[in-house]
Amino acid sequence: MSSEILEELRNAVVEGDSERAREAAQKAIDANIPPLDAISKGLGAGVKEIGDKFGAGEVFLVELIVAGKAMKDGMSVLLPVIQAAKTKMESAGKVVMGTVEGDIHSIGKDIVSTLLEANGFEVINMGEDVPAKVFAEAAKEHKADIIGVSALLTSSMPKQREVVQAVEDAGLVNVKVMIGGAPTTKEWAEKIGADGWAGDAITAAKTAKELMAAKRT
Ligand code: B12
Repeated sequence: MSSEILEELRNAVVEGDSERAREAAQKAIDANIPPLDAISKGLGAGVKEIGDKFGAGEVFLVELIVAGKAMKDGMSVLLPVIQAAKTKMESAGKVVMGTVEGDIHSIGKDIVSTLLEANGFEVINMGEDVPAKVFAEAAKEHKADIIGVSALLTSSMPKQREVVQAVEDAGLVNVKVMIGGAPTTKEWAEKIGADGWAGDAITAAKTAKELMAAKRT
């Protein structure tokens, strides 16, 4: 039963069918499938399939666009459930989150933002195509503890380095920079002087907590 629903979520994204993605997402909730599993093993599996096919030149950009939209629409049903699971707690910290300049991929960043919120963090989601300086200015304005920087394109990854530099230039010594996104690695994070890296949303929440602990020592 649950594998059938995961399959339905995957197919809805592959076929770029937003309505089916929303319906299957609701079915997943009704069947008590953990929403994060529905996102990663269902919707995410579909978007990965289309991404790989696009990379191999087997599908066109329009298919990538409708698949991305179906994933976002399915997520719009699932993310509020993750958010609602949040227990009332003291703020774990404040995070300014965004996707780098020149990059409009939002899905992974939004999942990470929701998971951080579910773990008690306050998240200021700056959206996509965010210039390095704007990350630093927002961190200053909101007195953020952490800046989260997403990049999905190999060509936009260098902008993550610019964010690290902008934070340094702004003298924000107590603000940690955490980066992520499919093409990034722990080695890349270390190379550009970022304080943390995570390859998925659950690890991102864990890393954010570790960065908060490091700030206190
Ligand atoms: C959906 C999609 C799109 C959608 C995006 C819709 C949206 N609103 O986000 C659209 C159609 C707009 C799009 C556009 C383009 N795309 Co695109 N896209 C994808 C696709 C299929 C899925 C990305 C995704 O959402 N994955 C699912 C999420 C959950 O995974 P994720 O983003 O990796 O996030 C997880 C982790 O990385 C991590 N994480 C993410 N962010 C952060 C941040 C922090 C702080 C931390 C700690 C962790 C973290 O946690 C997340 C949750 O687990 C990928 C293929 C792929 N396999 O990645 C291609 C892909 C990224 N796109 C690609 C390309 C080439 C493009 C375009 C240039 C195509 C074009 N010719 O126009 C444009 C770029 C436009 C731009 N300027 O940004 C290439 C990139 C190649 C490269 N190496 O540079 C890929 C890899 C496809 C491919 N195989 O060729 N794309």
